[in-house]
Amino acid sequence: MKKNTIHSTTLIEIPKITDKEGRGNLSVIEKDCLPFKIERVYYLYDVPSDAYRGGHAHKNLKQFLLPLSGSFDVILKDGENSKTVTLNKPNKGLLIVPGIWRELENFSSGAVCLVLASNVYDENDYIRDFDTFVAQKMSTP
Ligand code: T46
Repeated sequence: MKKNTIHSTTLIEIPKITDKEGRGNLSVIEKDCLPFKIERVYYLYDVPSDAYRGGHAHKNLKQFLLPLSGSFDVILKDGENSKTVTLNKPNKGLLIVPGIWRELENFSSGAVCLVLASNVYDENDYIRDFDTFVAQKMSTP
């Protein structure tokens, strides 16, 4: 289990190109914008406001969460500390490094969470039990 703490999870602002003729904004993720090569893209949508997603940690996966529309909260835990990050700008996303527990909740109506991931889906990369997660964090030298 990676020793990373919640302080290693960072907000990344995606450059925004505002159209001079009032046609809105365009943001692009390319080159070294993210600290990993994107191997998978998925998105969460139609999430009821009283539902929550996540509730697990990853052993090796890096992910970047972007609120393409609306807003939601991400609760991050490293076994010692926790913090809540509200994502509500489509050009400001959250990089979650391996070894961090995450829970997503408080989705606004119409919220869409785009996730860019460093690897393909692998259930073996998940730790879905919180007590197991904490025990593994504590036993990491
Ligand atoms: C995470 C948060 C933000 C797939 O078949 N392929 C995939 O790429 C993914 C992500 C999921 N699935 C299947 C596995 C489950 O049968 O879709 C179902 C729902 O997955 P899960 O319960 O893990 O969904 P969330 O929203 O709780 O968590 C997901 C990601 O799994 C997780 O990595 O960080 O979104």
